[in-house]
Amino acid sequence: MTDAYTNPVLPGFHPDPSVCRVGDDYYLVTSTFTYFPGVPIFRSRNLVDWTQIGNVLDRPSQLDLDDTRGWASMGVWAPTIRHHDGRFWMITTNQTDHGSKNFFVTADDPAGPWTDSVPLAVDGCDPELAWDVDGACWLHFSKFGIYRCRIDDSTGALLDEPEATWSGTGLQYPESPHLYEHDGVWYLMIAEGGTHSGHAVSIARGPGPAGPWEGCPTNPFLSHRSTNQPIQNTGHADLVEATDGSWWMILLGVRPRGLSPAFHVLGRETFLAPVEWIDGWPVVDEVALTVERRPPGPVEPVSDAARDEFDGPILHPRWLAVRRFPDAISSLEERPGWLTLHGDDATLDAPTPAFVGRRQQHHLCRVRARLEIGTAREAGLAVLLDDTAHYEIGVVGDQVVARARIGSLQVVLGEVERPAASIDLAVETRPSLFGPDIVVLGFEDVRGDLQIVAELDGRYLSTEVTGGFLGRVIGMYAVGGTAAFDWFDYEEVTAPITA
Ligand code: 6LW
Repeated sequence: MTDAYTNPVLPGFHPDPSVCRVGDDYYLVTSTFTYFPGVPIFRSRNLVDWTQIGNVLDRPSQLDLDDTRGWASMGVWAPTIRHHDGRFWMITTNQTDHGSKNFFVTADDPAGPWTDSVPLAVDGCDPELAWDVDGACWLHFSKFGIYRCRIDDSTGALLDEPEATWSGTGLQYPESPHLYEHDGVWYLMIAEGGTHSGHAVSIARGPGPAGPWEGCPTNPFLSHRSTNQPIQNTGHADLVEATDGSWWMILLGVRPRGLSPAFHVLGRETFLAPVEWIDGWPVVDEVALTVERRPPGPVEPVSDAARDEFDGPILHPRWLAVRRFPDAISSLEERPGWLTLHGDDATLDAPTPAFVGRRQQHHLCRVRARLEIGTAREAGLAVLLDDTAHYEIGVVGDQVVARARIGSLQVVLGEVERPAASIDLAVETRPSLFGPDIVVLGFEDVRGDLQIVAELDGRYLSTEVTGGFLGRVIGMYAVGGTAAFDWFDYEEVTAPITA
């Protein structure tokens, strides 16, 4: 066994990671914005191999995304996970059209069920909870600066007025506060510099959870801004002590591709970096694609089958739908062995499309899905960055149609006759010299050969083009009726196809 591991440890759209350890197990959560179910939860025994064990917000009574129609990047921002008093705590924000709603949920078993949400009367985002030795519960959050107050952790009631606390070195958007005690010293770690190319991590220390704070002389002590590092935008970090006493940082970063400027298309991903304590400060050498030192713990192969046959009674927890639960628009029972999608008039440009997808987790990937169009006016496969940026290959009547939406531009790129009633649709991402990738849209003919209907520069489905916080999700959609999918196949391509 090698001592090295590769980053990202959670590839694809897995931003704002937060981690905690309980015994030999680590648990990690990430943001989901306007996707349901909310906040995937992963378990690992070595901080490197993560298995999704569920979703924290898995029912409508915990989260209402109806009030987030203003922007696809609203909804669930930046969860924190902690273990205290024998229970797991997940605290987060729902950014709505009418302000930010902070809340927490708790669970005995991290795989669920989690409680209904307990609201907190603060606005702002990136909330986190920490408990001091007397059991007092400290809430920190960000609102163009870091604020703190104590709360009653059984009711969520605020016990003090929130007051401003240490907020970094003066860079843009101090956010993502996390409080730790290490060797009797308290640390307040935050992100600053904005979540894009200036993103950075800073830290202060003090005698107690309320400070007074002394900033680290090398702040921001981690940033990849203006460097040649392949991982950029590093920040929004959380620290965890491993079973052998070593310390590790879990953080977000992106992998931009292309020449000047570069584009990142997979969203913000989750990375792992070793931490050393030097003179009472955490030091991270670099956040690298290959790290020569592994955390302790057994290697556990992640069983994440590439193919979904839709044979079981429930969908794998990785499947996402926009502002509604996947089971509100799809069924595995209606036609056993198939995923039946119920499309209404909403297209992929609408706030609630009939779309069920999974994260694109590799720069080069190959996707196939078998479709029977049924009564739908249109159905197919789509690569979605958000409602303003998507490419799709769909069946419309007896035609196979490739289409793109980029901002206010909507174009049909190609139309060919549909070969049979049941069709295997295809999406591939291939290498590009000057951009992040080429997105290929097509279908397989009766001989199983790929027929390409359109090839598109992938940069238009990037965060640099759309703004916001999302990454690509690839999935099945239907409009104006019912369509059925027999299976969905997603795989990483390691030897690029260049045909
Ligand atoms: C989140 C903030 C951030 O609240 O992005 O990278 C925001 N950091 O902390 C949305 O994910």
